[in-house]
Amino acid sequence: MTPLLDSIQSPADVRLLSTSQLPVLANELRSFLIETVGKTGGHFSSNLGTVELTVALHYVFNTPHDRLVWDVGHQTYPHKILTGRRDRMGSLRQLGGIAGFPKRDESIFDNFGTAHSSTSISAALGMAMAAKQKGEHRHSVAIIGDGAMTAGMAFEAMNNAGISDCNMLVILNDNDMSISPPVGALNRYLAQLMSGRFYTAAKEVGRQVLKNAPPLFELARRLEHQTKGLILPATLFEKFGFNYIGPIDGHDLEALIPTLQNIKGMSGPQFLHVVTRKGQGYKLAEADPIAYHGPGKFDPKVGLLPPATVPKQTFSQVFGNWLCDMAAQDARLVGITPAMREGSGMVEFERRFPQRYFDVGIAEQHAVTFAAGLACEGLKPVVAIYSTFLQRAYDQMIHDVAIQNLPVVFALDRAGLVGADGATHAGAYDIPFIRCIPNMSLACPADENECRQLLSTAFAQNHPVAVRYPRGAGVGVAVTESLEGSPFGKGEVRLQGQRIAILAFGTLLQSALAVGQELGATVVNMRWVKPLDTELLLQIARSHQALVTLEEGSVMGGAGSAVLEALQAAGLNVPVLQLGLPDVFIDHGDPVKLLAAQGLDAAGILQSIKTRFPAPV
Ligand SMILES: Cc1ncc(C[n+]2csc(CCOP(=O)(O)OP(=O)(O)O)c2C)c(N)n1
Repeated sequence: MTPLLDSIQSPADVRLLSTSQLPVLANELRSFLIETVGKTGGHFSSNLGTVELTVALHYVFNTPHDRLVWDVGHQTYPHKILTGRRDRMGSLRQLGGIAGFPKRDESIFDNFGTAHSSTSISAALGMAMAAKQKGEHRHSVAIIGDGAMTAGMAFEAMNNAGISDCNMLVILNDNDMSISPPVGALNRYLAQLMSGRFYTAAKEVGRQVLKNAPPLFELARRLEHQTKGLILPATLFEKFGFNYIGPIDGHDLEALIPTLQNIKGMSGPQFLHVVTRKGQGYKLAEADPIAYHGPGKFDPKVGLLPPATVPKQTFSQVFGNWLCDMAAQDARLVGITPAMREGSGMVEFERRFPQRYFDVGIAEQHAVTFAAGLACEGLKPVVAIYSTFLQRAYDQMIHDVAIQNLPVVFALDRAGLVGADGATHAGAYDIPFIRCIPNMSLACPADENECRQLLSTAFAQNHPVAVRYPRGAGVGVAVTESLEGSPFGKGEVRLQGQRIAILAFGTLLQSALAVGQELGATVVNMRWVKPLDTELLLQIARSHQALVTLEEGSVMGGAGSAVLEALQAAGLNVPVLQLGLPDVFIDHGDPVKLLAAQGLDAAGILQSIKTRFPAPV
């Protein structure tokens, strides 16, 4: 039962409540969240941590006139619930339903679309600057986690914002967690800020504010005086030009509301340090925020349920096993993750090889250049990175790795459509953006076993190689122990047919085989986008009337384009049908349905081929 929450249609309704009703609203919001995410799955522990902060922000600020920019945006479910989307929470992350992240075209309250981290301060500063230029009076607030704060981009924005005289507020939502435990010197620094006397005293500041409600200026002066008196030298954030306030308890509305109200009256860049707990209010998530970071459906009464059937091995697990085995065989191997230990399948590697494991924080650019440095000194770095997050480190891949031809292996997880996370997380562009870089090679295994073999092949090279593989499980083929690898740059004919040849790049090979059987067509597992197996390609092109290329990636500039280029270079004029992802962003939804909607399931592929190359009568 959530009677108060049910009466809230928009933040304007929240602002009509008395402060004594706000904790009730927060409690109902939390219960609703637990129920609804239990049914849909999605980001969970981060959202439990932002319940009070969300209530306080919408209570104090005049949203959407005042702008809220949530970093990553995985913690915006409470915000969605309070901004008119409560009834649609049951459709979260499903085809046609609401997104798991803020989206400008979903709501006027979603001021900035996010999902990749550490963009909020830049965007909020842009909005604050625009308001200033246009002479509009509005507030601009960035809410950023301690994990997201570790990215260079956040500090680039701080560097810029600190010398602007924009009225903006950065709220650091410090829960001492990224997805896994946070890493790095910033984390250590924040822990110091929070420790002991200072944290308690700052919390008291919030309480005093409420009791006495002093004039704004006096309060600001006292806040400054008290915090500065307690912490010497000035905080890092003050050195950046921000007025630092906090840390305060982010679950205590009595501290949050008056503090935000007073900050609202201050001018210039403000920095509020708020301390929250990931998973707050749901014991199981508090105890294991990692498991509850992004769970599937669960039963709120008992928590996560064990899977009903034995799950198939995922590609991430295949990678993780390979990494451990290769590390045991070759002492030069080091593994790098930009804050994605669990998602990339590196938990066991860290446990077994802690000295050779590097979680560098949410810092993809640094991860790649750090790998380049390691490679310069004769180590063999393996950077495990999601295709979508490698976009962040494109110049590092070109400038620091490829130009110097350093032997770095890029293990590209989540290549292709990813499903519930939507367009922001799709690994749609790695084939086009990697294949045009000199010295780089790119492999796309068709199944789990091939993934392991191609990782070994990549590791054996003396130049940079990326191996792309999709999210989730493959078809379930047995993975051999061998670390021998397969021939570099070589594809294989999997089905000999006639007239039409389907050239499959990656895991869509399975559908290609089904279609090939049906059509009596040849099916080739190309394995490598670069180097392209031109010898095999030309032989196939000369012996067939038409070719079909198939890839789970952008058609523009993708593997099919590579085939066309090679055919043109050889002067062969064979008609080619290119199948892959179209020139549009594909929203969230069930990955199987999404693929089918793009015509990339067996039925869709068959249909496209029959339409383009009808059988002769
Ligand atoms: C550029 C980028 N890299 C990696 C991720 C994956 N990711 C999503 S949430 C998250 C942790 C964020 O930690 P924090 O900002 O502290 O928020 P919390 O989950 O603790 O609330 C990471 C690494 C991402 N969204 N964007």
